[in-house]
Amino acid sequence: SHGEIISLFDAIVTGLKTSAAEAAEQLVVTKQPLDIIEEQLIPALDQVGYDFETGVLFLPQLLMSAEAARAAFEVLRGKLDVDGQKTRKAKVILATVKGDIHDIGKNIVKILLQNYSYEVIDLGKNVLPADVVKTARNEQVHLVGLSALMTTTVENMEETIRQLRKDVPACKIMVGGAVLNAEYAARIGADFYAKDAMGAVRYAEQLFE
Ligand code: B1M
Repeated sequence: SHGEIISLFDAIVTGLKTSAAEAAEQLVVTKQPLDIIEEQLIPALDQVGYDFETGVLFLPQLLMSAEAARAAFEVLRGKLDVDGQKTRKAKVILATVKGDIHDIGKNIVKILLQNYSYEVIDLGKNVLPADVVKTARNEQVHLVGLSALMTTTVENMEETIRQLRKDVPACKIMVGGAVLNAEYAARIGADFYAKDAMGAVRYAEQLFE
């Protein structure tokens, strides 16, 4: 629309919201939304996370980058048209655990599950274990997906799993987030570790086939 177009990666790293949305608009003309997310959006946020950790960037810049990523994601989400016509598959609860407000990854998982016709009950971020348990019980949900991005909040993920096991034993639990790996996920009692959003879909497909 104006000026020169910078790459989505650069727009996110430098925290330019409008440029990020414009770059995303350009990219979706020729590329799949999910490929754009994997090839540019996530690597850019990884770069930002690294720069933040090493003291190159500070919190205001981290926030601006997150806003830019969100703006791009809004554009891409619009192109991943969720098909409301298809028959509904199972219900899945998603939540970012207590103490954690990182929700970009969870939102990607949500869009993908919806795209595969699952009915997602999104409890949002910073969700108390009791709220996950209550919803799983009341809505008779058989799959709960939990996300955590920080070493300090994985404990709350573990606590959420513990309470789910006790009160809703039939419920399967998948977990994800950059701070986890398969080994750690197993140690805190999860049924499945999803490395990425597509992994979450594959697990659901296998569970509900
Ligand atoms: Co913060 N942050 N942040 N942050 N942030 C991290 C996580 C951090 C690793 C950065 C760093 O220091 N290197 C670090 C945690 C360190 C640690 O615990 N060891 C950190 C910190 C410290 C903080 C604050 C404490 C900073 C402060 O205030 N001093 C603060 C915490 C606030 C809180 O939660 N209480 C904070 C705040 C923020 C922002 C608000 C600015 C923003 C979040 C905005 C938002 O989410 N709405 C932000 C961001 C953007 C990041 C980084 C840079 C990027 C995270 C992200 O969105 N990645 C992050 C560094 C990093 O991860 N490289 C960082 C992209 C996203 C698509 O990936 O979430 O991993 P991810 O999701 C993937 C997979 O993991 C998987 O699928 C997704 C798609 O492939 N997946 C699932 C995720 N969840 C899943 C669930 C599933 C299945 C798959 O099933 C249920």
